[in-house]
Amino acid sequence: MSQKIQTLGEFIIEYQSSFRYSSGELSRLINSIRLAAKVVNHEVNKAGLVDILGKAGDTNVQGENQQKLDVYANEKFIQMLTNRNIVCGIASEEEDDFISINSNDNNNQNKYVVLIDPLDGSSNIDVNVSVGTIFSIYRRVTPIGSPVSLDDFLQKGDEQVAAGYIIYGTSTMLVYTTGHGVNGFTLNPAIGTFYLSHPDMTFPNKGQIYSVNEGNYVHFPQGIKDYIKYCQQQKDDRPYTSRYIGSLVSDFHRNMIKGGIYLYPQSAAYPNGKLRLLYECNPIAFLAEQANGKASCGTQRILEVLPKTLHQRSPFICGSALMVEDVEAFLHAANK
Ligand code: P6P
Repeated sequence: MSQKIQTLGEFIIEYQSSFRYSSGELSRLINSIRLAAKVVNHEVNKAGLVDILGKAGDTNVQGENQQKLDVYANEKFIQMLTNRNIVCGIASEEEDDFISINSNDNNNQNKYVVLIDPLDGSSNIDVNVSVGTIFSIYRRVTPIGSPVSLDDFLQKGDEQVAAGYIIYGTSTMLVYTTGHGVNGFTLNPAIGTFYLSHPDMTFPNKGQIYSVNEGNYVHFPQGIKDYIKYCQQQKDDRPYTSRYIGSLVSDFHRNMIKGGIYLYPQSAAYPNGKLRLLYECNPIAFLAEQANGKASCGTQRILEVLPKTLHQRSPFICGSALMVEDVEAFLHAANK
């Protein structure tokens, strides 16, 4: 008998009661992300057709050239989250500081803050490679009705109430968790509806794919070098292959389906790692653990790291549980 085709809207309603704070506010928040995803998807899909490519001229707080789609995606997600009056604050890779929503309105009873990487992997836009949006949702820790503060954003990843990504690839998918497993929804662009296509996504315990930019090899910590050599010694029990798209969401998504590991260690250009802890590592790590995978900075669970600054970076190792454990073992052995 064919599986019941469920829309994202139906799924949110069906499972709303399972969410520990099921006031319906989180459901409205996920719905606003859904709408923003469709709007950004429309622009991403026609990027090659209109003069929206190329650099916007500005550079973001990371010192990276902002692609025009970066700017567009950032504006759309902020607009959708603000207009629906659902959150009290937003932090974004493209914004130097966090944005306080209606902070002077004591009636602002909104409980959630959202952190986003509006268009991760945007350097791939000009060459038509998949890119993605990553989001992370927390309950505020400061009193409801008061202006949101940095403390509301600098929370450990373990405190996330929801996280997910949109991958703008051969098809557009929204993949998210509220702490009850990971589910993937594929957009039917003809009618603008997301359908449950990948229920209960789970990492294979072990995989044969490792994703790392080997161009940085000479600058990696010794344990990482040792692990990469271990993968490359093609023996029967280790038929590894290297796949690296240069888009975290795309590499992670493939590894979650096929099994594998993604690594962005310390390198010469990024002595603390390149990926941002709050809106790249933590949401992806939440998804990974909810899908029976693991995520580490090399020495501890990423979700246990106490953030100190909004845009801080971290080394990031994430994927099939046994593969992450292998990397941690190589790092431990090299540091003895
Ligand atoms: P590199 C994109 O800029 C990103 O943040 C991730 O999506 C991606 O995995 C990584 O950086 C690519 O970085 O240095 O290998 O080009």
